[in-house]
Amino acid sequence: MNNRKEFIFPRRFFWGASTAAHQVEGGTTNDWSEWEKSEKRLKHLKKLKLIEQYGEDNFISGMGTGHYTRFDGDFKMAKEMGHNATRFSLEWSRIEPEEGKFNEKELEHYHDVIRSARRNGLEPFVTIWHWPIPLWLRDKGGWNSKDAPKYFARYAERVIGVLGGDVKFWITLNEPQVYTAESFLLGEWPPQKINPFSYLKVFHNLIKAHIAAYKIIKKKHPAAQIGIASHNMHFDASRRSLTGHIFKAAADWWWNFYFLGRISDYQDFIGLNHYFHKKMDHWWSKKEKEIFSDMGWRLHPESMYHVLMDLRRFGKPIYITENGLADAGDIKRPWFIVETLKQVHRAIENGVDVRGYLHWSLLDNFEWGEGFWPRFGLIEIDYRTLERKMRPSAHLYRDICLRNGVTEELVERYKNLL
Ligand code: IFM
Repeated sequence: MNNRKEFIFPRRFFWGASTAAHQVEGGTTNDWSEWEKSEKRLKHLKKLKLIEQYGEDNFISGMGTGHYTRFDGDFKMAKEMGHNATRFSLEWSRIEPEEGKFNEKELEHYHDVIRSARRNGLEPFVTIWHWPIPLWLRDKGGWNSKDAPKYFARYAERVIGVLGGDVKFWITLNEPQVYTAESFLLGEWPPQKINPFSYLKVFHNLIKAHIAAYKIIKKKHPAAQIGIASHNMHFDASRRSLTGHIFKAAADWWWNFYFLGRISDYQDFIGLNHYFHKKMDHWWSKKEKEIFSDMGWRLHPESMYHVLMDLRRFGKPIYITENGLADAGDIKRPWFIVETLKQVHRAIENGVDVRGYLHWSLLDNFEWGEGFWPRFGLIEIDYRTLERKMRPSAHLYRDICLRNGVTEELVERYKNLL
């Protein structure tokens, strides 16, 4: 890294933060909410002694953060925090609680959410599906059903019919790679069944679903910008390890590029969710000093640069739709944000067309299989009162958003946090 001190981003860069319905709204009824309470799930948690450690409530999404009714206040806070964009998801089970029957009130609710975002100066990036599915679809086999892409297309068509005029940026699917792996390879998420055949089938159904939805949206709104949020990792192989390089090539091919490659004629941008740095070296390779999040994820800001450089091959604009860390004490977040943004800037200087950065997350939230204990929010939630409080890193990030980058003066001002 050179010694420069000013990292100013392109004009009209989007700054903001992301959420997902099931993680923040509260009061959802879908395959996840049911699975959270299931015997099978509880047995697994007990076996791992997780209930003893965190308590049963930690693993039940319940009222979430109450964002379903508090979205307007949350967006006001985002505005105060200097954001000019926001990403959130629609909850399929609210919109289509019964097969083929759409709930107009819920669609109107999301219309209100979009209007509120715009009133607060936030460009909405709307995710159509961020993991849970309605119970009727679960009962038909979920994404394993051969008709699942058709069901998704029908849902997307209805959503676009009502909300299409007010949204420019659509994200059809969130992290298909993670969803399929957690659900069917690791068996850690609903339906909690390891099955490599289902893994491949669901993966391919998601490709079909995206393409079908893309065509529907484009037909109605040709100016809409459509992509997925792809979970890309930095597979890092040392120069001397041949096996490391072979594993890296295979992992890049399948995990990072396969899905994006299959939909490359049907995407206007790439949404990048980036969290992980995976070493593909031998265990005896030289150890560097390492920093970890509360969840034990290695924090490696430089990975962002490599992941962005690798995405140049698709020749599409990139919006970073997620990046962040669980850090209850807000000790590492300020450093992590500043260092990661320097790497984004470095990629832009090297020709990558990055147009926005949406931090994960706006709010503390329900972190899926882990529950509520990991704290990802720029805004801290007191789960007893649902009171919101900006963390120090939210102030730092606000000043970055308002300056459109990381300046020397800003680093000086926040040096106690960095
Ligand atoms: O909380 C998740 C989010 O729903 C999808 N991307 C990764 C985040 C952190 O694990």
